[in-house]
Amino acid sequence: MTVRVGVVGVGNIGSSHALNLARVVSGSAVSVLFDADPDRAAALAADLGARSVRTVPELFDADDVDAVLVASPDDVHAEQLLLGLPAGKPVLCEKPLATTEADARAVIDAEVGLGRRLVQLGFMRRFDPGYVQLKQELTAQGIGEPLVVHNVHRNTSAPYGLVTERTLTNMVVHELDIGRWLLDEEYASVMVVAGRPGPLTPDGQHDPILVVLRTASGVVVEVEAFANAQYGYEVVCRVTGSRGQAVMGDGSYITRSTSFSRGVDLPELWLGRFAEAYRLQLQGWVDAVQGGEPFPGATSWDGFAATVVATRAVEAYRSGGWVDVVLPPRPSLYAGPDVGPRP
Ligand code: ISE
Repeated sequence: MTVRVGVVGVGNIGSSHALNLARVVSGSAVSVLFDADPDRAAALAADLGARSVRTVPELFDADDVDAVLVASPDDVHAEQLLLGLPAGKPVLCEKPLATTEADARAVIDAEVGLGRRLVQLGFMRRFDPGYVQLKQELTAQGIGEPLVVHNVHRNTSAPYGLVTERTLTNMVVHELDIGRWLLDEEYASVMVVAGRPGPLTPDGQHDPILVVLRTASGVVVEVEAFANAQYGYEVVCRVTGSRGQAVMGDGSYITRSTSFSRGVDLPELWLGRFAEAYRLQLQGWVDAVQGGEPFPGATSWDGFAATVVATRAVEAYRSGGWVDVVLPPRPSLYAGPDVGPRP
């Protein structure tokens, strides 16, 4: 059975997902598109042999839609999920789940109310071969007990205009998730150090920033996030362990030597650096939808947890001090293996 996917939001990342689903991923087709800009949806639909609709509920309810991919702007994810979840269809939602804790909680409550895990969250780094290898190093035979995680996350230019709080909810949210995934534990506290601003930083904002977290067991996780780094897109994760270190990022590019110099090319955008992760994420999701299997990626609980920590980080940025992170109890829906949604 071909999984017919409806795509909500066909800007940068949404159109890239739609093209992948239509042309690269096996077992999927793109049937219906929605975008806040109807002309944009109609133009891509014409390219893909799909159709476009004017509202989000129309897309979720359509008979020719088996599963939905949500790739709209960050702050409407929750609203659109709440509109669509009652249709009972599997959803792959781009990160973040929401930009506020209340919105993220509303999605969790809706899923718990339906009694089914319908949402996989698009934390695609969990599918990246580099991060997967890094996680495999965190064993007694590898680098031993993880003690410190150093992350670097640089965008060529801020995709949302430079607003420091959005650096936390849009960019750093990736490291908040990857830290939980790598270490298999929750954060206990967070602080944000805002230093000397780079030349493109608007008044009253900070860029780069350093986010420092402590996990429940005391592992220190830090993230240098630089939204207007200018020189290229770069993501590095270095884990210091009790018997060694493992680094993801430094070595993931080809080093070329020409004209008496040696260097590497950097991508301009994450779509280049994480192309394989995006593809593997989509293929895993489509396979799971086809087979009625549990989703292979992050759940909406993971999205909720990351949004709670990002919200505490925003408070820490405003106050300049440490802020405790406490997650509410995890609903039983998110414990143990899922039976998997069926189209
Ligand atoms: C963007 O929204 C993404 O999700 C990219 O993966 C991330 O690296 C970038 O910083 C975000 O702005």
